[in-house]
Amino acid sequence: LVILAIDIGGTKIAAAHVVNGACIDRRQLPMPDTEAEFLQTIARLATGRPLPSGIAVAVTGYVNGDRVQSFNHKTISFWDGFPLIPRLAQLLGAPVVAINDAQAAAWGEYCLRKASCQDLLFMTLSTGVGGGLVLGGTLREGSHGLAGHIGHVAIDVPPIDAPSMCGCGRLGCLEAIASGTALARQASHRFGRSMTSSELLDSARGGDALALDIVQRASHAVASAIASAHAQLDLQVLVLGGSVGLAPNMLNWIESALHRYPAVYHVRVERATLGADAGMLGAAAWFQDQRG
Ligand code: BMX
Ligand code: ZN
Repeated sequence: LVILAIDIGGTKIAAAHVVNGACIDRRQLPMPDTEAEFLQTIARLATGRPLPSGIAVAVTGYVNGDRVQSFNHKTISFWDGFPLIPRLAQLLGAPVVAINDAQAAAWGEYCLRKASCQDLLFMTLSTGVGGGLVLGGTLREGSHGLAGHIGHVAIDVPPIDAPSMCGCGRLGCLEAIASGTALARQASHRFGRSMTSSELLDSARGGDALALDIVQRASHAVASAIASAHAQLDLQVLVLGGSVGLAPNMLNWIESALHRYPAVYHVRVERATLGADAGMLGAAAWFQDQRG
């Protein structure tokens, strides 16, 4: 079975063939801001490849039936009921299965751990904060595709700038303090110049007290969300991924924050094993489980 896996994120689209659980001929392009350019980008990523028997898509936003919708409207403005599945099936001429990017990664990470774990929450700290939930060995998509969206739970830790309205329309979301976008926003506010989240993380690791304060507040916010999820779901493992989540020291900062809570809230936190390809590999595994 030749599967073309596509990971559509807030800032980039990646595509690869997945053969025996490995990505082959991986290509990546920036995520455009219009529907027409989006379809052209997909076509460019798919040309010159062997004809796939199926397309497995991991996508930022939630997949409700055949359509994709932004949760955070600032991330992708044209994801407002966009008929992603029929459009891609028509463009690429093969059956399409699509799920949320963090749900896909959750499934991929679960498949590697299923001998020892049935209840897992995957959390990605990237452009946004995403989540995917496997309970009792089943990926929970929910009836509208929303299940696992931990980036949009309200947190009792304010960001260092004024309380920020999340792009979903709610005040106090985790995503508005701990996503790469939110870290960059707070760093730029505090240092008075434009700064990326990776510059901020470098400064924090270098011992800059102001940078460390932003990163530690974000880590407390993440720990608070993990504690709440654990109280509701009784998790066996929390898998941390995304470019911010996998940045050096991030897991330690989050674990130290979590250990300030009473022991009942402690849950094992592990780094994502599939790294940057988690979405594509998870979506391909999901395609195979659905279509066999
Ligand atoms: C947002 C939301 C989630 C997504 C998460 C991480 C949109 C478009 N996306 O919370 O569906 O899983 O970001 O996504 O509303 P990424 O873009 O950071 O990979
Ligand atoms: Zn939100």
